[in-house]
Amino acid sequence: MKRIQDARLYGIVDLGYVTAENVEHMTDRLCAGGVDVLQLRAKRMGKPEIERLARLMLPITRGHGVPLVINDHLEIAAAVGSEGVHVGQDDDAVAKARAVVGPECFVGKSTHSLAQAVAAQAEGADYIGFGPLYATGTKPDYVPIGLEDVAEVHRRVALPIFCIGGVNAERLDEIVAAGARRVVVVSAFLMAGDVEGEVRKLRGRLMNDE
Ligand code: 3NM
Repeated sequence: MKRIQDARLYGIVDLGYVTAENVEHMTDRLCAGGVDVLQLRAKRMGKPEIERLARLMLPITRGHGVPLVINDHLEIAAAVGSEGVHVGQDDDAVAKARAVVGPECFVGKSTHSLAQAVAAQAEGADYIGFGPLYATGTKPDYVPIGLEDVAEVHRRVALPIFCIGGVNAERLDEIVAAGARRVVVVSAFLMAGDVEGEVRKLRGRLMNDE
């Protein structure tokens, strides 16, 4: 199983883009292309359906050695035994999450400013998301924070930092030049004609700096 500490490319199966019927196929394509970690995100779906989808995804992600992260729902993460769980700024605190999911499950947190990133580290998160870098239809109500704090957040926060929001292959060079090392990509993968190929292409560019 890949470790979150080593992960560079983070994909999300977002039910805003993927139908429930297509979840298994999309999970397989994203993993085959080379994501290091995969999240299930379903903002407008009931818990039983999310749990059902998580259980469909797990054998696929595990077959690829990719950790599965459940967004928002601690009880679902605990019930299905996912490798990770992710909470937002308005969700449960990291300590609460850890109490529910147990010591084996890593806990990530969304942050939208330097101050929130530093606070998430102090709170004990295992990784953070940092963004949205650009305006994005996946989270349309969020104001983009741009690239200006990307270098500084890497100086101030020792956790794995996944830059998120509007990340795609065209923007990757400027994002990496700004100091990013790890990224989350949602719509640019899920909307691609060739999902596996798009993941592989972006991954190749991301790993170029090694
Ligand atoms: N969280 P796309 S931005 C789910 O800033 C999410 O915390 C964000 O999707 C944050 O790659 C975002 O399609 C959407 O822009 C990312």
